[in-house]
Amino acid sequence: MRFQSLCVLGMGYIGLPTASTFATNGLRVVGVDVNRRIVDVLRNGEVHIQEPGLRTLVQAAFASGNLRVAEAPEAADAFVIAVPTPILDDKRADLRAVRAAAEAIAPHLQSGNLVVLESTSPPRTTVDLLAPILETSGLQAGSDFFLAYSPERVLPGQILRELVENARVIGGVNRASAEAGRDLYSTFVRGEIVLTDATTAEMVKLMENTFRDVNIAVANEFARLAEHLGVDVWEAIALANRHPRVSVLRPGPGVGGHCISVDPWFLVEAAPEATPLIQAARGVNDSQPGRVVDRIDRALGGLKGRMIAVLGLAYKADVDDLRESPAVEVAARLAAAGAEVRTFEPHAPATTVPGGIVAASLETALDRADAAVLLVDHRAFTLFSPALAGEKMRGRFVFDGRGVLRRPEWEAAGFHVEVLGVGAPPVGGEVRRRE
Ligand code: SAJ
Repeated sequence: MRFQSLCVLGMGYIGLPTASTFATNGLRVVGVDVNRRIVDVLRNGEVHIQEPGLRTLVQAAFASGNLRVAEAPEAADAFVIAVPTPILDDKRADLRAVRAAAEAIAPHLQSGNLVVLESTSPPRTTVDLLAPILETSGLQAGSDFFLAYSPERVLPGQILRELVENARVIGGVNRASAEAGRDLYSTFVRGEIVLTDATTAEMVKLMENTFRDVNIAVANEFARLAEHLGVDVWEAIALANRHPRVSVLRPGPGVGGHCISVDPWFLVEAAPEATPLIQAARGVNDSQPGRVVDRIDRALGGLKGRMIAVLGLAYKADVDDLRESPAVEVAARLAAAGAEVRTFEPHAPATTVPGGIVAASLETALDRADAAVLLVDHRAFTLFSPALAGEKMRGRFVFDGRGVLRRPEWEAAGFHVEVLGVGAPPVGGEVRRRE
């Protein structure tokens, strides 16, 4: 099948790069967002998301004449749904945006069209929720129009490259739908395109992110054990990873972002009694921010009145995304415990945290601080040096929540450095044998 026109619903982290990439590859694309502000920003030639290369790509898409933006969908050969699927307070999936997108498409649906859902969704969403709504058009999924689920798998920070190069799973409600999906994505995907059924494809996506969450949880648990045993978890992980079949991930202040901290709950919701390990992993990762705060509290002998520079609020390195960020939680908890918190997030400088003060620069954040707490390993923080900290700070305490600071340099400059996953130095400098 050949597709000439496409309507992409949702101009977020996935929809915008996807729409732009289709446009620069020759399709006529309408990018739709229900948020008027986003539509206006894009129409003004601006981009509301920080992602390497995205601004250039979006501008190229507009310049090609193939990309337009609108507030409502219109008739097209194919529709791609890339709207958010967050979790509700009770950890169930909030599918309102998917439902609304399907309802908006239905009046425009024509025989021979293809609809693809990309949003991460609980298993069976495509067949049980999407198909019935689209069928209110009077057309039958699989026979009159094609319907497929194809998960996005791109890593924020590397979206543009991964969009093109990653293998893509396309699950159809029937074989013809999966094949129609392949015909659409082969416009630009250079990775392998693998066909399956819609529910398997939904499950695949959730398994990938759950696998990562569980593996980060075990890394965080190793860090706790290392702290307890007086071991350096970073060294231990590096050594364990010399084993040909072991690849331990990195501990940290917790798991954030809109994917890994959310998606495992979609599997739990499907079968709570079958998912004890997944639930336990969520519990471990969600309790990391609290443990970081407790450790800083202990090291400083109390938080009240302490002036603390919090470096990094994003959910991970070199992105501006703050969703579910453990760093935000750490900063807010420090402030709630009475510390005077000054935050600096180079990728989202205006970000405020409850109870905290925004610092406009690294220097301002460190100015007269009793302690500095590094929570995100942004490249920009290579400027965070013992020389700068020594000049600006009042105190000499640094907490490294990512295991990235060169401890000997800091210690040589007179700092007391505590590192997540590194236990207190054992008595006598050597780990003593158990009697
Ligand atoms: N993290 C650690 N230790 C690690 C790796 C990550 O603590 O070793 C933390 C990060 O700091 C961050 C969180 O986990 O807070 C998630 O970061 P991430 O880089 O693991 O993942 P995301 O959320 O940016 O992107 C994931 C990716 N999924 C997998 O790697 C299986 C991406 O491919 C997906 O497309 C994306 O979720 C998504 O949209 O679902």
